[in-house]
Amino acid sequence: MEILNTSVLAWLEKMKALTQPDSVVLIDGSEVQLDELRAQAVATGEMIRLNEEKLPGCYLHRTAVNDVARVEHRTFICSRSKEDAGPTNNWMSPEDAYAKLGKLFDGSMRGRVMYVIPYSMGIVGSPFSKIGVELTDSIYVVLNMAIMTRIGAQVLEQLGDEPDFVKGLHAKAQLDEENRYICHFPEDNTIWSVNSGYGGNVMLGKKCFALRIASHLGRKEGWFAEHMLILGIEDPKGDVRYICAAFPSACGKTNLAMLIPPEVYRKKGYRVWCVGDDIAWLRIGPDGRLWAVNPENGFFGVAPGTNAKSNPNALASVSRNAIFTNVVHNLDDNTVWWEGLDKNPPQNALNWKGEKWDPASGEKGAHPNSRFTAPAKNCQCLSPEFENPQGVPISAIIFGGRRAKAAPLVYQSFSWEHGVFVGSIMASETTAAASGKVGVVRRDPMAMLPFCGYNMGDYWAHWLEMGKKIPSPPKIFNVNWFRQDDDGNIIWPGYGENMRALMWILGRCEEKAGAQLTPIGFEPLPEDIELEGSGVSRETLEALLTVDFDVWRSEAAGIREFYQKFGDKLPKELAAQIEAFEKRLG
Ligand code: OXD
Ligand code: MN
Repeated sequence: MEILNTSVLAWLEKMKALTQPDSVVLIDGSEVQLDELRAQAVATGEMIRLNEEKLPGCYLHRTAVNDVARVEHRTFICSRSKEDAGPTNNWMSPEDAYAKLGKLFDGSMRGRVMYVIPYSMGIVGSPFSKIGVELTDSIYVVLNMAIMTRIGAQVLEQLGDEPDFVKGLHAKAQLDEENRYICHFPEDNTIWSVNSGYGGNVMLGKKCFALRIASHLGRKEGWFAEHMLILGIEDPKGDVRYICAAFPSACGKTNLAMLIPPEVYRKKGYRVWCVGDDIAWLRIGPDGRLWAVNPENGFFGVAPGTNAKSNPNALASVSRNAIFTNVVHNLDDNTVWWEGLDKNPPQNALNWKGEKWDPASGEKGAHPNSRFTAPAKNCQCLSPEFENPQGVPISAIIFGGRRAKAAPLVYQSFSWEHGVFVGSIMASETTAAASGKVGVVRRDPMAMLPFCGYNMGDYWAHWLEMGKKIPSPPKIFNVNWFRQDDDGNIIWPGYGENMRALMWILGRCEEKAGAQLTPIGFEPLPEDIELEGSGVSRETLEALLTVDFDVWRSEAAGIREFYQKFGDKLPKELAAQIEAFEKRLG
């Protein structure tokens, strides 16, 4: 296989001249080649091959200790005008960024191999899909991209001689934190990432392309790239309705996407199908509905807390051909472990840093952001529509965050425009584990704060504009699985039980479920939520559905303050929404 595309060749020559690798290897996507790379990575210690009987085809990798998460403060949108990046993104001019990173890339692959990965976000050849080429000096990146995206010869063939691909350059360089940069050039279809080896910073198809660059393309071309899971609920007659849901990182998207219905629904014949756990690309279909595809081909999930109860489907997905990053290595049987997997931490083990670890020490063995990378096809509840190039029609869009008091379990917006308002005011409160300060509100509109590749004010305008163009738009809802009582206990059981709120949502979409009018939107009456077998009392449900006007008045003040950042980029529709909201609150 060789590269024939003239644009790819010209760019590759330039990047080779810049980074000066010893050799260049084109990734063709074959198992033979991937196996060779796995063997090389094992030989150098970059990856550890795990127990072939218990975890066939699985590997363990440890990142550098200073390189364990996405680095939002070092992530830049390098549009020509600063205003196009907006007040919620870091900005650098393209000239400055190319110059600064150019120095860091200069000769960075000397003594190393450059791997060329042609990949497709979405099914190869689907009208929804987009192509990228990532150049990287990391085998770990190649093997992760091979799980998370569709790679290889078929992609180059699809691209033909078109110049339409996203150019991604990644070099580990010295993994120097002070010189770590993740830069996006939306006007050039280009991503440059240097001095990191951590997933979200280096698998350039994921957050960098499928959200930051794609959101910019979506605005230009009239579609959406969103930080949303996609799931289908099949009723006993076999009809499936699809939902997209946006939550900030670490709110359980992967768990919701793969949920197991509670007994009360299971025995009636309901099933849940996972289409995606992190990213949705949405377009208006010929039938006037909004259709979604998952552009990814695998799951890059947080390991801690994943267990047989919280997410049996994810656990089954990581039982073969998976890559584990920064988890505990059980030396007795060459397997892996993480906090929350079970109550039996291995006694003879290494922690995520590769140091001898004593579970009784009180120190965590796995990094809190340790991950698994697993092929989507491993998932037992993967939707039969996963490979459908047209995607699935969306009945409802859900926004959600982690709120102790403000948001009720579930509510419905009054209209598309009000729904955009509800998405724009999304927020999460920090947990003790995350920051030391509890209850600090972080606004995270549509869960896109770290992922929107352009001005968030323009992004809201795009949402409003799209609403006018979708003949049969999905209904928009908000959920909160994290409501607390006065003692700080979370009062909703979450996990599979979340289906009870989803069922009300689908009932509303079909105009079958009841609701009451409140200043924030339509809420279910307690009798509209199925409680059988949930362990939740009617009294608790009432508490979950209370709307405290005082809390929302101070919320409204916080929203105004946040909106002010956007100056005249704030769409007038949203200014009118906050005005009307305050009036409803009195
Ligand atoms: C992720 C994230 O890794 O949102 O999906 O941080
Ligand atoms: Mn995510």
